[in-house]
Amino acid sequence: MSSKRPKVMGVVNVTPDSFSDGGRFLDEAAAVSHARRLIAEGADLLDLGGESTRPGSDPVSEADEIARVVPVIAAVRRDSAIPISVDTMKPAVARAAVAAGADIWNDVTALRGAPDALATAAELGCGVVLMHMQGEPRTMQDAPRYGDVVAEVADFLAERAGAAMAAGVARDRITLDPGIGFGKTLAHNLALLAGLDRIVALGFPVLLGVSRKRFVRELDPTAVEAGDRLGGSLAAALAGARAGVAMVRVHDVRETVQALTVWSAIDRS
Ligand code: HH2
Repeated sequence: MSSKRPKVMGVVNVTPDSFSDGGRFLDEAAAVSHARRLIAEGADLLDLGGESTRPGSDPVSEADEIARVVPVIAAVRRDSAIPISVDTMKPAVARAAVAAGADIWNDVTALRGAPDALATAAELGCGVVLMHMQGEPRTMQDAPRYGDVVAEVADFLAERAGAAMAAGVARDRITLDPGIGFGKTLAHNLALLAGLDRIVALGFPVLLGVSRKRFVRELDPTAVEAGDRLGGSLAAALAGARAGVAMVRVHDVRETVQALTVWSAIDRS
């Protein structure tokens, strides 16, 4: 058990608004103002992404992804020192993001997405988040299968941390993430949330992404819209805090900071 509250990473999506005809400027302006709002709400870090990893979502070209995220990173960096992470599977996007001021490469493929991913991470010298995913985003929810899901995810993350270090990524730059919802059924997600201490025991900081995810709706079928899932998201974040995760990736920053602050005050008293 740990009473130090996990850091709160606020999610900023930089994806085009299909209802706006104002083009890129509006997307950019909306993302920058969202980032500023999350900073004001108490985010400890920001995670910026220009490509959705949702099951069935369309891939985005390298050039488009760079054009989406780089101006937003640069704008946030101009008026804030907050650590910025870029959520991308592409080494070229990570490189452009770090050049614009990002500090961390959050890669849902755990640096398996491109042949030069490991070498690029080592060269950039940035922090890396290595996440577990079974399969690939488009098909990962078709038929996920595991023997012991916690053991398999822990073994995978230990192997990827080893690969990153062998490629030259410093040990203290690595964060691990069990990848809730990425190629996992409800039972797999719950087993991982109950067994998070075994991932924490690997000895790296752990990031947990549970915010607004589908497992909440699977437990509460009335939570149809992502915005209906705050209660379940907070419950899962608190389970992570109890297990000693270092960071939670969330959409609802203010509410999560409050929940974790109250939890840690109780835990310390
Ligand atoms: N989850 C999503 C995207 N990136 N990165 C890490 N490290 N861990 C996660 O759990 C994670 C992630 C899923 O995001 P989704 O619900 O598809 O959308 P959003 O980007 O709004 O969170």
